[in-house]
Parts: sequence; C-alpha cells; structure tokens
Amino acid sequence: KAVAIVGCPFSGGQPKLGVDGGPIHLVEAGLPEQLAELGWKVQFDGHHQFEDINTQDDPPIGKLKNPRLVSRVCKAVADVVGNHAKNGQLPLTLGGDHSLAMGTISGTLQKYPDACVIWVDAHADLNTAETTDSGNIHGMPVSFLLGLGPKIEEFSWVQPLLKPHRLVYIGLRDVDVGERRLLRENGIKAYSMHEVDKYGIGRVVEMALDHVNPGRKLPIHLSFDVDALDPTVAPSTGTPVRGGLTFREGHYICEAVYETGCLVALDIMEVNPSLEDTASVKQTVAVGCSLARAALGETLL
Ligand code: DIR
Ligand code: MN
Ligand code: MN
Ligand code: MN
Repeated sequence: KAVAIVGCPFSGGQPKLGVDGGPIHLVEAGLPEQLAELGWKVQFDGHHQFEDINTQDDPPIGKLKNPRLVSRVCKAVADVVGNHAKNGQLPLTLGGDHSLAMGTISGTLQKYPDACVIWVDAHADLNTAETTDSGNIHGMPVSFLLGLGPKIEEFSWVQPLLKPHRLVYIGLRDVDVGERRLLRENGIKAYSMHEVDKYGIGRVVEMALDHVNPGRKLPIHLSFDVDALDPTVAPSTGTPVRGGLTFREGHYICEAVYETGCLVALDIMEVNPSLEDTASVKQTVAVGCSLARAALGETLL
C-alpha cells in the first residue's frame, strides 16, 4: 500500500487568503510520518507550486472569478493525481480550496472510470455558471464533473465522466436554491444533517454506500471538505456553517470508507490556517490529519 501526498497550496477558487497554507500546515503537523506509522509507503515530493501557470490577466468569464487560473491549476492537479493513481498509489490531496476537486476527481476517473464519489461537505459545490451567486469556483466543481450547466471553453478539458448515480453527499446544510433544483432534477442522492440526525451516522453511511457502491466493488474517491464538520470541531475554514458533523461522525465516515477496502483517492480540503486564533488553527489542522489517518486505516482498537 502506497500513498502519494499531493500538496496543493491554492486559494483561487474563493476569495479568502490563507487557505493555500492548509497543506503546508498539515504536512508540518506530521501527516506524512503519521501515515508511514500506519504502514503506508509515503511519497511526498514537496508542495505543488504551479509555477508555470501564469495568469496575470484573468478577468471573470461571466460570473466566474479567476477562471483561467482555477482551470489550469485543476488541469495540472488532474494529471498529477491521475499519474499517481496509474502508478498504483493512492493520491491524498491536501487543499487548498475545494475547486481543486475538479482536478482530483478528473484524475481519479482517468484511471478508474467507474469510480464513485462520496462528497462530505456543508455545501453541495454544485453551482453552474448560471446558478452561482458568488462566482467562486469552489462552489462549482461538481457541476463541471457532471457536465451540468453551460459549456465554458476554458474548462473544456474537464470530461464529464461522473454520473449522478455515482455521487453521494453527506453533511449538507447550506445549499443554494439553484443547487437544490440541480440535486432534484439529476436525482443526486444527498444526506443532509437532517438525515444524520434522523438515522444516525452509521445508517447514513451504509445507505450512502448502498446507493453509490451497492456491491462494495467500485473504487471510491472520498472528497472531504472540513467545513462539513461543526465549526466547534473545525473552526479554521473559509465558510463555516453551524450545525455540522461531530468529531466522531466525521471520523466514522472515514473509518467506514476505509473498511470497504475500495478507497482509491482522498481529498482533505479547505483547512485555512490564517482564520481564527492559534488554538483553533492547531485544532483544525489536527482534525485534518486525523481524518486522513482514519480514512487510511487508523482504528480505535
Ligand atoms: C456557495 C458557498 N454555495 C457558493 N459554497 C461554498 O459560493 O457557491 N462551498 N462555501 O464550499
Ligand atoms: Mn466544498
Ligand atoms: Mn464547504
Ligand atoms: Mn452556500
């Protein structure tokens, strides 16, 4: 078992500075060593700097902000993640903002076209160029992967390989009206915090897996936005929303996905070490590391 850590210090998918510091803090907190301790062969060649991506002049396309920068960075990430997957490594991408998942999931689908996606988030990140209010592309990656909304030349490299029935959400509680319509129209399964309260996290994860991966045979890409967690658990993130997953609920999802034996790629996104006080930053970074360990096989006993 081999993991390749893909550090992506990138913040162009949203307006708050500092989320590019997330991967640096996660690595400095010892994540590579912690995964080695769990028995993984760990490759980490330094954070990606996307040096040759030069977008001095990047005016909005429609409402989309920093479109060329986001597109080119995500394309680079797709290739890096795809290559690690083809090498038989499990790519662990550390964000950075969640627009990066347009790249990570594209990379996963290059190697595993039948992969399913478990998207853990307070938000659906499903806006299209038509429905977005903010123009922040971190609220849009899923629509590109599904091929929803108007085609935008700059993003034409994104192959719409993700099928709605191979996607499931857990943790939603801040979903825009346009996104609600898209969820409904495309029959996308979503377990909001309401369902987590109603059924408990154990049944929610089981139902989510039954939906996207009924025989537990398909490869799984787990994309975890730390704002899925309650702000008391993960305070240092750009768009915290109250009423989120507890520490254990978040970890349970990761543990249960690991237990399937189907995990092929993992994203830990939206840790922003420049938000909130030192203790909050430390707590959020520590939680990011422990979610990754849980998804990669750390057990309680
Ligand atoms: C909002 C916020 N739905 C948007 N999305 C966030 O900007 O499209 N995603 N914060 O993580
Ligand atoms: Mn997100
Ligand atoms: Mn979010
Ligand atoms: Mn929102």
